[in-house]
Amino acid sequence: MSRFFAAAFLLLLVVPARAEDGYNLWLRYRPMEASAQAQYRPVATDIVSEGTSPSLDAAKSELTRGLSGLLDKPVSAGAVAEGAVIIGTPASSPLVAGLKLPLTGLGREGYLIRSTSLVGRAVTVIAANSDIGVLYGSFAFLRLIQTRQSVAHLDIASAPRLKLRLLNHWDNLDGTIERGYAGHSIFDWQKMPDYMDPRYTMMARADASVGINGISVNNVSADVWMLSSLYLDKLAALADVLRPYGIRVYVAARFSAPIELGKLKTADPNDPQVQAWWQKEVDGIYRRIPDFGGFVVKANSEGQPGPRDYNRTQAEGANVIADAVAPHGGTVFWRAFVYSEKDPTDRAKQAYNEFKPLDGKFRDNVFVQTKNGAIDFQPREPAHPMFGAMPKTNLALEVQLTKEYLGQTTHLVYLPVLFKEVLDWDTMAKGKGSTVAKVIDGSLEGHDQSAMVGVSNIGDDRNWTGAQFSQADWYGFGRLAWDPDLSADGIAREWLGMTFTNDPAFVNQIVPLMIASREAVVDYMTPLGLHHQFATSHHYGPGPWVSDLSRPEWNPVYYNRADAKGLGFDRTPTGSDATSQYAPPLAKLFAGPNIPDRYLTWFQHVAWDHKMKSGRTLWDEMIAHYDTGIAAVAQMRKTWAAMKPYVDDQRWSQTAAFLAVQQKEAQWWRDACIAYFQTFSHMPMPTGHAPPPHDLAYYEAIYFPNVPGAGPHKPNDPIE
Ligand code: GCW
Repeated sequence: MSRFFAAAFLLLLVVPARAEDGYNLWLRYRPMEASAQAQYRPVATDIVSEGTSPSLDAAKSELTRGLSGLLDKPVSAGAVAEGAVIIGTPASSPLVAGLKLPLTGLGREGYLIRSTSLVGRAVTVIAANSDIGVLYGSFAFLRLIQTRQSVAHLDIASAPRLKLRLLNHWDNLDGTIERGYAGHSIFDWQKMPDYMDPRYTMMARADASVGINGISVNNVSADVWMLSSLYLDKLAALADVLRPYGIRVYVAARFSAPIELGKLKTADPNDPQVQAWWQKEVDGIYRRIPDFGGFVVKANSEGQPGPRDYNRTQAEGANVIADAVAPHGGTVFWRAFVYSEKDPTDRAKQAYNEFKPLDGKFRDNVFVQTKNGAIDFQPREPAHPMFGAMPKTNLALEVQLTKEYLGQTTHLVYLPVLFKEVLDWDTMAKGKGSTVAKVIDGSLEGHDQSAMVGVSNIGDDRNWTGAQFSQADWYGFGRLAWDPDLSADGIAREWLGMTFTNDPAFVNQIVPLMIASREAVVDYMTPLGLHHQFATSHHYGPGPWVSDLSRPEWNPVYYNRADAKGLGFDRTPTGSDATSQYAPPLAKLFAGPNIPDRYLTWFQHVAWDHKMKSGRTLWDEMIAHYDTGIAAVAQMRKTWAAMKPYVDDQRWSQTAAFLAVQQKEAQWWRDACIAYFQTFSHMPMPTGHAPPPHDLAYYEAIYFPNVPGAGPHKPNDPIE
């Protein structure tokens, strides 16, 4: 018996109280190794916050939680002792005011962290012009310690390059999430406003820690109920929870709401009754939520109502709502993801064709929210041609964090590499250096407004994003929206250090793994410019053969254009001429022989035996890419297998299992695509590359009735 108790006691000593399940994201604050604790303890003795406000209190409690966790000792709010951390604004803190710090250039959200001395004591000051800047600075200070950087002689000033840094949740009011792969919606509307799940606060902390300052809470394919007083009361309670963290709430609005909610006969934006309805609706929202952010609107796209239904322009549609929110300081994000099955034009051209003539017609408080590419969040797309082509319009960049076209939950693909590719893309609109980052931060055309938007990957899974490594996409999105000049590499390093360990033996292996993961998915899914080769509706797995959907531009064959001659969509002047939507040097490059391989079949129809830069034929090159992608995933698995000593069992095992799925599915992608394309090329497999193990019919027959994020299985769907 006593031996039993001794064993149990021993177990209690060695087994950590709670397994690492990923819930605490990059804000784990686990005790550091002893040597690091010794290094940091003298600089974090007390926290001094003279003022009090919800945001200052959030900063103070974050620092208390963080420092006492990391340093494994109580850190209290106290006096100005040696090593104290003093936080505040000149308005809230006489100590901070007395230091006369150079805060003017930091704007409302920037912060300054400085090592200095006060009453003869060495202290660290975290100062800003507003309480929310202090909170951002506190997270930055913690990040330095979490990533084991020296905090002895700090002089850091940081302000966000983009003013609005938003997540769009595509959550339906019934709790499902469109393209959500991390469980159900975390918004439990049914229980709001009486019960506010503590997860909202945790989410707000995580968002604020990377500078995200707004969220839209519902699917852009919007349910009109979100605008009803029933839901707005709930939203007001959510806004109260998020406000201390600097997060404003936004709503996806349904354009036809004046009909459905207002009982009007029309939603025509030029109708005075419609204008009055929006004004009244918006005034009601601001009465409940004085700092309501505004709306995101998906109009005339994929069945959604919009101004075109009344022969009005997208600008007229956006402006009626913009005028209603303008007096309250609100913003409208009007999506450029507009295309129509009735328009025979190449889908890649439609948004530009519709929006470019409207340049200068949108109100100042409107952003045209433009996806990174002209089609739809593919593993790789050339940047959307609207970037650089709308100088008189505020353009916001929209990227997708949830991995709709990137293997969904189980594929490890580190998205900041993709985000950087588009941010660094040179539109050449005003000569060399006219990057997308400069378009969206407003500097290229001298706009005051600036925004970047990410489609959220958050759900109610315990680890928030379904897979541990998908947390890095949330983290990286926020960091890049704050500063698009950060490197994907540096962000990975930070995130790994905060999320797993700073041990170089781990970090130096896993940073390259993360960086390589993006090219791997391009290679095994859609190499050489291929795009939209996904299975119908749920987009899980390959479907290059699909040709039976009612809307032509939803069929993968529309994009690959495989035929006896070759592969690819001719978008040169002899084809759809989409190339001419880019600035002349790019248009010429994409239509000519020097086009980079990675965009080849996006812009050109290429003969199967076309000689590539490598000297191989297109066919051989394509197969080499598929196999390179699979080999890269095999390498990722091997690397991860060797990391077991550095990672807790729960997070290590899940990641290892997911990587095995990824490898299996990479093979599936390659085999299915080769089996299909070979029916056109009739070319043999190059030496050393195995043929697909099954015939095409086998791959075509693979069918999944229920894949997360794609809505319910419909009774008429085929069952096999
Ligand atoms: O990528 C496509 C998705 C749709 C989504 C749409 C959009 C919300 O397949 O599920 O709808 O884009 O961005 O509006």
